[in-house]
Amino acid sequence: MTDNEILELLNEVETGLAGRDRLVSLQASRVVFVGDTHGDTGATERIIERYLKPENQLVFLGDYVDRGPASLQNINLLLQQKIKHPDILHLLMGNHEGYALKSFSPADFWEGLEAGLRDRYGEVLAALPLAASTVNGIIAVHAALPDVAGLEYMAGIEPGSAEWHQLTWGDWQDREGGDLGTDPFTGRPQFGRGWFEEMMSRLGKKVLIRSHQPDAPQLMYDKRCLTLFTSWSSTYYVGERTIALVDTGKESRDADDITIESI
Ligand SMILES: [Mn+2]
Repeated sequence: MTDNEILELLNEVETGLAGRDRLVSLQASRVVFVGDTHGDTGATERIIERYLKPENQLVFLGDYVDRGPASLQNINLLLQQKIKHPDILHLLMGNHEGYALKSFSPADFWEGLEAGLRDRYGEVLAALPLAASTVNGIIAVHAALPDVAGLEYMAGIEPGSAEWHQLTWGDWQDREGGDLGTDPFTGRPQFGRGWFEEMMSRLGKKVLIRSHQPDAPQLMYDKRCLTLFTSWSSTYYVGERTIALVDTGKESRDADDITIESI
C-alpha cells in the first residue's frame, strides 16, 4: 500500500470507530478469540479464512504490531477486514497499539515509520475498544483487569490512565495476593489471584480471556483465566498458536466450557 492509501484506510477506520462503545457487547452464538498476532500475517489470514463467517464474531485481543516480520501488513490487513466486517470482527487495543499513549522500546513497527504515519497510526489505534463481553459469562481484555467498580465502567476507561495501564500492560502471577506491584525489570503491573477474584466479582463474569503474556500458564485461578497466544513467525515466539471458541448458548463457568484450538 502507498502512504496515501494507508492514510485513507486510517481515516475510514477512525470514522468507523467514532462514537462506538469501548466495551464491545458480543451477541453471536459463536465467538472466536485470538491472541497476540505480532506481525504474523499467516496466523491472521488463516483465522479470517476459517472463522470470518456471518454466524461468528471474532475478537482479536491486541498486539498486532512489533516483534514479527510483517507488522505493517498485519495491521493493515486487520484494519481492512474491520472496515468490511465492522460487526463481525473486533480489534481490542493491546499495549503495542498504545504507543502514542505510552511509548516503549524495542518497537520496530513504530520506530520504522516516518513521523506523519506514526502519528496517524498512533491516533487511530488509540481509539480501539478496550474490552469485550459475552452474555454467557466471559470478559476479554488484552492483559489484566483494571480497578473499576463494575462492567459499565469499562467503557469509560480513559486511554493513558492508570486503569488503562492495568488493562493493556498488566501481568497475572499464579499465586495469592492482589496488587503485587510493578516488575522492576519490565515496568509491568503484576496481579495475583486475589485481584482476579475481586475484579471478576465486580464485573459479574466467570471467565477472563486475554493474551499479552506468552510465558504465563495457559490456565490460572481454577481454570477461569485463559491466556492465548497466536503468533508464531517471529524469533520471539515459537510455541503453538492457540485460539478459543466459545458457544455463547451455554454458560462459560471455566475453561472446560471453552474449546481451545491450535491453528
Ligand atoms: Mn501485550
